[in-house]
Amino acid sequence: MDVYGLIGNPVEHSLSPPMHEAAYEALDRDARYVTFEPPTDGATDAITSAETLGVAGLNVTVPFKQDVLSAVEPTPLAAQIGAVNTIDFTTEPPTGHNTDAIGAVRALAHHDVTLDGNAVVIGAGGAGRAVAFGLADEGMSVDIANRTVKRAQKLAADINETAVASSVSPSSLDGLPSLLEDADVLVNATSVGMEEDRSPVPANALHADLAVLDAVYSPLSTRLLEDAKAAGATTVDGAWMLLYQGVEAFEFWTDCDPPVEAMNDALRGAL
Ligand code: SKM
Repeated sequence: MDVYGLIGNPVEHSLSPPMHEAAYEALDRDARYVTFEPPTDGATDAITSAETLGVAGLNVTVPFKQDVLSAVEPTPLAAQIGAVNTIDFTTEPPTGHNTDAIGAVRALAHHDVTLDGNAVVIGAGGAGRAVAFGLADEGMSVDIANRTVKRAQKLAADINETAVASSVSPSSLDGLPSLLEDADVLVNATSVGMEEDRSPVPANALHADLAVLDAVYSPLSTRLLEDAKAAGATTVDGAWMLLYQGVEAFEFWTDCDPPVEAMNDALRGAL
């Protein structure tokens, strides 16, 4: 039996176990997906232990995505983003991927959102960095709005340095309404709206020409997505991003065609 899993702290809320186990069942694979919650300073020890115990692959979530970088060989994209969310233990040293970036891109593409033009990404933490790199890599011009402008500036400089994008610029959250006027895509990559009826964006700044992805999936329809719907925008909930980062991880681990529909059904059934 192959063992996969997730490390994070906390992890009990995660929907990855039912999503991945549905994939094993659909493909008749002898595998399990389990969660591990090491102490907040214990990420690298946990990686060493998992490797010793023969774990085949791990997802990594908050707060460990940066910590595990030193315990793996990151792919160039994961190194640029500065965060790993998928570890493959079948290589020596283990490979650290970042599938959050492609997860956001595929979530939008699934909803027929054209990935050219202007994107605004709110948040410059781990998720914001992944989403901004993903969209810039698609050729979008990206504005990063963050409470602390310094972090947004650092992210913009990191992306521009790799020359994947035509332009990436930083802004504070105050600049959001004017940035959104010309935006085609908006992504909330902060935790604002998680288990609360609050949006990071003033409702009157949203418009019908926007596609809005909220990385938050609890609740599934956040205040931001409700306001976006009311403004006539295309909306994409956070479960789509969770689905596609998991689909990509599954593929790295197994080299099999992921059963996307079974994974999506299990995910939505568990919500
Ligand atoms: O990047 C993902 C991670 O792979 C799994 C996850 C979860 O199960 O909640 C959330 C994200 O951090």
